[in-house]
Amino acid sequence: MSLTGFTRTRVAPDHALLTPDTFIRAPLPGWVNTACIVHIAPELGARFKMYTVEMQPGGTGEMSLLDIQRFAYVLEGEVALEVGGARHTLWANNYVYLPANTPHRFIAESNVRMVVFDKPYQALAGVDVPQVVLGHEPDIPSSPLMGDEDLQVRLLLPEHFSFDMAVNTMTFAPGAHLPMVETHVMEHGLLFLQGGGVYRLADYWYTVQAGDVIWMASYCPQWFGALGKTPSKYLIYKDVNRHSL
Ligand code: UGY
Ligand code: MN
Repeated sequence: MSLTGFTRTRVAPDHALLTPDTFIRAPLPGWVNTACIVHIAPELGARFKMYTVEMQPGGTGEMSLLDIQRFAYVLEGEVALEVGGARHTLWANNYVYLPANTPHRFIAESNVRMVVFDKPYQALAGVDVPQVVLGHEPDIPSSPLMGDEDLQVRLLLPEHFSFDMAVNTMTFAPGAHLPMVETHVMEHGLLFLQGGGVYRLADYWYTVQAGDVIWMASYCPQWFGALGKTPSKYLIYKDVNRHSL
């Protein structure tokens, strides 16, 4: 409870820092016995929706919209996923990509927290639509960003033109930082998984930590430097592989 009226949350036209003390829970169609915290949505100016679902045991989740693809990453708990006639069990750091118009159902086997990215799928002429992808983040090989061994990136989805979104994790050794102030056409939705540091967004520098969410609009200048004595890590979404014309 805040008796000061202070928060690190800040919303600007081209970026937002959203901290857990300001999260509001509400129901969303398709999710039963589940509280949803919408972090990033078209209302903010984004072209995708990023939200956390907090499922009670027995809670369920389905897709209630047409032509929307989904990426879900388990943060906590055990959740069954029924898709394509198969049943999978997902635990923390398991993730799934579900192509648009793929009927599926999540069923919580315990209290579950997942972060979900929903986005309209933009088909590409002559390119097959993607298949379901299931993965476990720690098992994905990592590679250094621009030769910096202290900054390791894992690509959770295949690098293929059939995908119009990418989701990666980035792990920074203490003191590591992005090599440049990136300014690019892709927009981002980011969840801090561990550690923290300083995030530059446009002309502002923010202290950030695990649990924080960041939206970066297209062309928002961005830079991060990790602080603390343990690695810092975030999950980051971006739109890729399409002309916006
Ligand atoms: O993939 C990216 O654009 C990533 N390096 N951006 C970021 O970490 N803010
Ligand atoms: Mn970037």
